[in-house]
Amino acid sequence: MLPGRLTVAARAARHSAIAAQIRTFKAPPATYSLDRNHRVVVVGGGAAGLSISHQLLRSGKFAPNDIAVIDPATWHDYQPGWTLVGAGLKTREQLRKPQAGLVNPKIKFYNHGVGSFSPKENFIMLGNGDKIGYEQLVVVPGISINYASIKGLPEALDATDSPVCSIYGYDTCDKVFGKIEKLRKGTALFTQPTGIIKCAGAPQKTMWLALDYWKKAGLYNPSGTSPVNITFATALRTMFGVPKYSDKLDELRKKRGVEGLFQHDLVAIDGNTATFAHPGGELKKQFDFLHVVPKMGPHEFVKKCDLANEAGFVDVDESTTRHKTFPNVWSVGDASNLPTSKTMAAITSQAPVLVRNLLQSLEGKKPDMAYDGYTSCPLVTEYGKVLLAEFKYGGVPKETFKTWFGVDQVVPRRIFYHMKKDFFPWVYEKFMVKGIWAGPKGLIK
Ligand code: UQ1
Repeated sequence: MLPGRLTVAARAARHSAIAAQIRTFKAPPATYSLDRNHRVVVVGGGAAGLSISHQLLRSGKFAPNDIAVIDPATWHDYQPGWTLVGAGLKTREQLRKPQAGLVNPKIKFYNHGVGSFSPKENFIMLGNGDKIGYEQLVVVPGISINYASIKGLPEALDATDSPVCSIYGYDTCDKVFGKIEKLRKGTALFTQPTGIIKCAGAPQKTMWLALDYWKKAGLYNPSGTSPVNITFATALRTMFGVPKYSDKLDELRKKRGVEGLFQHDLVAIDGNTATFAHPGGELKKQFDFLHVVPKMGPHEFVKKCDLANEAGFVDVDESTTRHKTFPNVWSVGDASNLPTSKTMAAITSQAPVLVRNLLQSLEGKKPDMAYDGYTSCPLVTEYGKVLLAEFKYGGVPKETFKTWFGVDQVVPRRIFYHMKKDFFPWVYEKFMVKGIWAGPKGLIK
């Protein structure tokens, strides 16, 4: 542990303390003075916040400092790459950049957290008490990982000698590959929790890559008698949310000899014992390796604000991305209630819709572009192969390469692997964060 870096356990505790502090904030007085005013304020400098703020800037309709981005982060991580870190294919350092350096100097960057929203009065209060006014507000801060939601998890992740690891955080993804390499025999457990998580395919991507690693090392085969045996324990009923891809993945699971525990939700870790809740009661399972996906949920400052629905997600129209009650508020991405799978690929389609509709709105016109729920999951099924799931609302496949070349994307392919490993990180850095990438629709002119 580097000096000054908080442990996962300490961070979980600090998170609750900050949340408690924020809850005690008083509503601002009726008369207030703003410290700064912008035409558009974007809360969040992640994939969505950077795409949207730069697409807005490139519209040519804004002067310097008309647009502001608010984010407390020091670093910006290419999170889709963390599965590759878990497989020893990339380093986490390769995937991060200083956050401030990614924001165009013509955009005002507030390197602060948000304390509270006042959507009726069109301002935001920063964590430092400053009030920032806006004409249009974009709320895209992502979701948070709740490590403490599984008993014993923060401590197990922090303990370097424990075989418990997770690709879901910068601090934890580094431990995964070392633990995969270290396992020579025994039970390897991979989990997926209940509730909404980002990139619902990632829990099994890590499993497929580890399986392939152990297979190549001669430690795993589907016979059930090899030194390593593998279990995928998921709180869901199926391998994946879309039947077309789920059937294929379940076929792979059976063919590869992986035990499937469905509707099993990891609730506690104690030494080498994992406890699962399932409809029939409780199951305790011993493990020699455990890859955990913690539960996730909206940030406290979003959950408790007037913009959130009951579940704590920003309550926007699923087609226009405009807030259902406050017409000058918009949201997409992980923090929104858009009923689709939360991925970076989804942002490529959501951002142009939000931007177009927000610009229309600034001109007093009606939103006229619709989001169809497009999202994608480049599902790594082994080293060198990816099944490129692409679908829209209702779990209906919408495959880019099927449309163009008649290629069925349910078949894991090498070309998709290179897109996942090399092309998407490149296009993200060179184009997407700069506001010129619309995913399957290509470059934005
Ligand atoms: C994409 O554009 C993108 O972002 C840069 C991803 O990154 C994680 C993706 O996974 C996908 C699927 C896209 C969509 C682009 C094409 C060309 C299918």
